[in-house]
Amino acid sequence: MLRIRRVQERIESEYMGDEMKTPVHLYIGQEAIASGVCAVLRDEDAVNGNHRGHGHYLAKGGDLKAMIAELFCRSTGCSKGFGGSMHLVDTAHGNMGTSAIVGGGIPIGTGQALAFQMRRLDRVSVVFFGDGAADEGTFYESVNFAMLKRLPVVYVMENNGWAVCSPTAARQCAENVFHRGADPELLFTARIDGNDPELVRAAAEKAVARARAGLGPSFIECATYRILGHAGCLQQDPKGYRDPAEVEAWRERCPVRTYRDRLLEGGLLDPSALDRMEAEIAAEIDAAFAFARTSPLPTADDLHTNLFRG
Ligand SMILES: Cc1ncc(C[n+]2csc(CCOP(=O)(O)OP(=O)(O)O)c2C)c(N)n1
Repeated sequence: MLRIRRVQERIESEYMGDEMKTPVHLYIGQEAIASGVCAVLRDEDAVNGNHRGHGHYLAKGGDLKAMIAELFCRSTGCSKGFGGSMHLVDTAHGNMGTSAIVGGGIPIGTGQALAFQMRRLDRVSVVFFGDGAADEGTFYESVNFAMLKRLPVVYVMENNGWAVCSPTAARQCAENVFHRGADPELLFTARIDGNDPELVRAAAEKAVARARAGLGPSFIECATYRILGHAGCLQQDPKGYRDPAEVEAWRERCPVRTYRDRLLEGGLLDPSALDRMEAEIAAEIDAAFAFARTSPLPTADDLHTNLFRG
C-alpha cells in the first residue's frame, strides 16, 4: 500500500512537467483494495484492471520500471510505449491488461475465467472496476454468464462514489448494484469497507477459495474514495462538484495512514522498519524514473509492429 501511494504521489508531483504524455488516473485512497485482493492471489492468477489501474498492476507484481517507462511512452515500457497509463500489461505476473473502455475489462476477465475452466487450470480471474462500470450492461451479462457456468472469477467493485463528476446517487436506483437478492449458491457477495486491507483480504480469501473449489463467481463491493481528481494531478481537477467536507472526511480515513497506525500501535511494525521501507521505496521510484527518462522512444520503424493486420 505504501509503495503504491508513494508511486502515485511521485507521478502527481511530476505530472505538470508534461514529460508523461498520457492521461493518468491516480489510485490515492483506494490502495487497500488492490493490495488486499492481490495478497491472496498467485502469480498465475489473472487480474484485469481498469483506467485507474496503477495499484492493480503493482499489487499483482507488475514491474515498476516498465510501468513508469510506459507513462513516459518509452520503448522499454510495459506496452512498448504504445499504451500509456491505461494499458498496463505484465502477463508474467498475471496482469492481463486493462481497457480504457469503462466496463471493458469485465467480459474479458470473465472470458479468461472460462478459458481457465475449459483448460482445467487451477487459476482464478479477478476483475477490478468502478461503480461507473457497474452501470454498463456488460456487467450484468458477465455476472449472469459466470453464475451459469460457475466460473472461477471474482468481481471487485471499487465504489468510490463518483464517475468523473457524477455521484452514484444520480446514476443508480437505490442500492441496485449490490446483489442482495442473489442466490448465495450462485454468487457469493460481500459489501465491505474498502479502506481496511484486512477486511478486503478476508473477503478476497473467501471468494478466491470458492473459485478454486469450482463453486463459481463472487462479487465484492468495496466502499472507498478517490482522494484526488478524476484524472491528472490535483490542480487539474475541476472545482465545485464535490463537497470539500466529503473529501476531508475520507482523507481522515486514509487507508495507508490508518493501517500504519494500527500496525504501530499493535507493536506489529517497528518505526525503524517503516523508515527502511520508505527509503527503499524512494530509491526504487528514483531508479524507475531515471530508467524511464534514459530509455529510448519508439522509432518510426516501430509504428507497424505489434498491430493486428487484416
Ligand atoms: C464506455 C465508456 N464510457 C465512458 C467513458 C468515459 N469515462 C472514463 S472514466 C469514466 C468514469 C468511470 O467511473 P468508475 O467506473 O466509477 O471509475 P473511477 O474513475 O471512479 O475509478 C468515464 C465515464 C469511457 N472511457 N468508456
